[in-house]
Amino acid sequence: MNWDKSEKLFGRAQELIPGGVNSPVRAFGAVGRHPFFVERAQGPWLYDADGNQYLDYVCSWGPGILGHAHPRVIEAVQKACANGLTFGAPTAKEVELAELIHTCVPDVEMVRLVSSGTEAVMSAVRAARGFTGREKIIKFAGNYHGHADGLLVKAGSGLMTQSVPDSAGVPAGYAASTLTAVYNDEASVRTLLEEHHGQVAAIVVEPVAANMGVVVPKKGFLEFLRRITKEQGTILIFDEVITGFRLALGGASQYTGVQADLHTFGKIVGGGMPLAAYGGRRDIMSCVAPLGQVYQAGTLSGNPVAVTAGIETLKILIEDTGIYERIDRRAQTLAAAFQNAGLTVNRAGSLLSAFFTPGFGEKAGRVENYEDACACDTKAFAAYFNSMLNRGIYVAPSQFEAMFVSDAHTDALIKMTCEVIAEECS
Ligand code: KE4
Repeated sequence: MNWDKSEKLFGRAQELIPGGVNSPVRAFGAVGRHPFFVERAQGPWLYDADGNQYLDYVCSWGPGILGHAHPRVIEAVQKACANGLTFGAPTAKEVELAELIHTCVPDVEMVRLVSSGTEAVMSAVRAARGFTGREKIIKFAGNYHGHADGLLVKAGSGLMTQSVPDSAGVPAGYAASTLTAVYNDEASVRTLLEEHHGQVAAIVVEPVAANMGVVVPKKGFLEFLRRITKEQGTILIFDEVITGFRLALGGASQYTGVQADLHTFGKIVGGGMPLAAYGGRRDIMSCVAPLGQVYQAGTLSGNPVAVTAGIETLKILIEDTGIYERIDRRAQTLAAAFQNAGLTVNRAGSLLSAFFTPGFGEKAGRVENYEDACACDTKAFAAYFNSMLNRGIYVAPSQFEAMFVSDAHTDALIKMTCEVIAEECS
């Protein structure tokens, strides 16, 4: 493949944009090469500036459940644009999207639209703190919730201490209110809740983790979180920016049977446009301005063009819930191909990751938390990424990201992918 045009664009981009990209993972730093620059996308395919074609399993990190440029979504967005791009005033479409979200996820009794997953999680945490009057929150090592200061933290030395900033520029004071537990480890949660009894406003969790690679909750883990948060008067926040409308139409609640107090959504809910949302129990959401005292605002919140993309996407998913059976089945086929190549696979519906655990190829290990994920061979992953890319298959450029299957990934394309996996991974 030739990447001359992408190389030139990357050179120009680095002059004016930090790292040449507008989000770090896109720089391909973890896989030791420069990024290609995308020109257009259609269905399961990406086309770059040099005319190379890739079968896309990143799907823009999740929004692309229907495949790129779905004709119904594009037509609706084009029509919406002709009526004006933004008004800064309420529109009927925002009500319609709120109603669709409630239809899909009934325990979302009230919802606020925002512009990014980061904003959704930041605001949900603020609502939980405002509602409970408590300051501390618990998150899990390996879970990513966007780049709000208080969530860019990692476990301090030993679980009994506060978290420490996981990024320059985050004041220690912000990190101090965030406690870090171990995913799938009930004792680590119980210890923190005992240590900080009556002080924890919320536990925020990815109900299926997808930012340390995919790590599924052990049997009973989410039920434990639901039970202990109820006992402690702590708000349970499901960060569903990835799992929302992905695992099922009703997201993680439908997929796992566990109800949260608040949910955050992104990616699919905006149909690929800059739109996200947070919502849940009416008593909590009634604390949000202008109804309550928790302030949150946004110039482009509920933007009519973005909302149109979200509405059309959810309507298509509601009209054809068979999509979920199709993409789950295809993801299962991919998972089997990776397992046959000797890799560890974690999968939840159409979300999966192949891990290069120590001893991969012979004895595939388990990945149940962040420590397990960090033990993976990232060099071997980088070699796998590049060999797949050279075969025209684009998977996430990091061991700690997920693979997404869309409705545009036909059975034939899945079969072709499995053949390439067998050739490149064994
Ligand atoms: P955004 O602010 O990127 O819309 O959403 C932040 C976010 C919140 N919660 C979860 C569970 C998320 O996965 C994300 C963002 N996901 C990453 C990919 N793992 C976005 C890709 C990127 O950072 O460029």
